[in-house]
Amino acid sequence: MSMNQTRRWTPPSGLYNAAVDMVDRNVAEGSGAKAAFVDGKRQLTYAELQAACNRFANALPRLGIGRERRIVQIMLDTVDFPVVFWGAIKAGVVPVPLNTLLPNEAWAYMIEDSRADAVVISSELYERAASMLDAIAAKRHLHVIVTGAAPNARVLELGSLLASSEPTAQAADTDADEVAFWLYSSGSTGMPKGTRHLHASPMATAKLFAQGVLGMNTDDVVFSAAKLFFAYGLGNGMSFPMSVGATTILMADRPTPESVGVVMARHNPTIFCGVPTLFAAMLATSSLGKGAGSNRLRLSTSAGEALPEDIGVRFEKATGVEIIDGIGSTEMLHIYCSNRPGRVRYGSSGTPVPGYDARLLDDDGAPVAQGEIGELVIRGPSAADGYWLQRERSQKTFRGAWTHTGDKYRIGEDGLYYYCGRTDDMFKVSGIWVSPFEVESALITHKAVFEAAVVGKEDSDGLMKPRAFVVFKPGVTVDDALCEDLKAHVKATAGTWKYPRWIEARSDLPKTATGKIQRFKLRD
Ligand code: 3UK
Repeated sequence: MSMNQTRRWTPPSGLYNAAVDMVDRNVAEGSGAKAAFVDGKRQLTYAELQAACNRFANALPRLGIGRERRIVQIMLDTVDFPVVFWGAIKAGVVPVPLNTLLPNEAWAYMIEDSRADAVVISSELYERAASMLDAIAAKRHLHVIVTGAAPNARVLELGSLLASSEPTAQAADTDADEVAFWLYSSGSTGMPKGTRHLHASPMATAKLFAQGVLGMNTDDVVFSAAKLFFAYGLGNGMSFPMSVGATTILMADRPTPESVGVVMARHNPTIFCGVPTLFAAMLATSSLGKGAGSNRLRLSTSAGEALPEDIGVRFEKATGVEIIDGIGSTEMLHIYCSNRPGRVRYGSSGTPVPGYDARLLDDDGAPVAQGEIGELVIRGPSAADGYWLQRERSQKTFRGAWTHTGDKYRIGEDGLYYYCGRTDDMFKVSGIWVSPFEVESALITHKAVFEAAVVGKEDSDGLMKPRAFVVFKPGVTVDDALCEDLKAHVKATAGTWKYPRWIEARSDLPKTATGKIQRFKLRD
């Protein structure tokens, strides 16, 4: 699809079921025999995917689960994930995929908050969740469905449910503006928020970003190291390839340079989607070479946090393939501001994706002057409908058509958007903004530094100054001389007032489940 067609694309309205567009359309258009999903053990063609989704859609009413009710998915990335997700959507039931890395208490909160009627859980994850699920089921009705063999009589088997259901189904007559699925968004404070997404949104992100920016097409083979339960992975590994009848490679394992390397060599993806820490870890191995191990890799994408310039430059040099860094969020579903293939500027987030509008606003909500830092607010067709049972936080984030991202950005003289950290992490030194991110970026270009987090700390005069928590590389001796060297390095690369007045060595940094540094935990 050309840029012009993309810009003219109008979101669906009225009667529209996302599963019909993403699953059934591929079969109707003749791609039934083509591989839709391939995992370490199994493969599903588009026709097989359609039949399995229909079976799951038919199983739900048999369990007493009707339109608009929620089901929770706690599932590893295997071919079962899209069957449950799109099968539920086809029936008008709302799937709520959860992060599989969360502790039981967080899962319990989300199962209760969403009032889910069922939990579909990968058998590998069942045992540690069993007592938590039993406790909920003792209080109210809850179906527990496992992907493998049932370990006890309290759970149902996904395989038996599918086998005993019909492979054809009528799609629920949902509206494009109807809630299709939720994703939990974990902020830096408060409980996670059930973010309600609409039927029209997956195709919107696929048309505008995947097709419009990445040029994704039916010949692509996509591998996302970011899991399907993240909005980033859900687009990369489901909505995007399904929107063009392409093939997705799924990996259930934890993404490490080794596990990713095995998949790259075995399946030779054309598009690889990762996060900055993974690209950095891949760079740290001696084996990273052309195409990152794939003989037909044409591009990589990065999101979740800003990709440091140095990582992007070195990764491209080692692999011969660009990394397209773009910023997205759970609230906007996917990437709305991104670099463009062939025009990458590492260290920047590129420009707004056509179909989305961006503004940089000051604290009073007025547009900032050219070159100034402001909060990024976004308007576009994939914004969530709001948070579940969180009116105040919904009103703060979703203001009319504009979504407030909480991110600070500036537009450079080159017209590109540059990330300057979160609104709540910024602080001023001598009246001048300091972005912790900027100082961290400077620190990690020092040869002794592995990772760094920077927060503002009051000095004896009650004035904010940068304080750094540094994870040093193995074998580094931390002494005063090294700390002085680090300060000089930041002064030289980021600006004199930005150097950390305090440096503390740490063995690791506090991070969210999605790998973002929790700077608030490091503040006094
Ligand atoms: C930060 C970035 C700089 C930024 C996401 C792609 O990360 C995603 O969603 P989350 O809700 O977090 C959103 C926040 O993460 N961020 C994300 N990407 C970048 N900062 N450069 C980037 N490239 O603070 C943003 O507000 O977990 C990413 C697609 C879908 C997503 N949900």
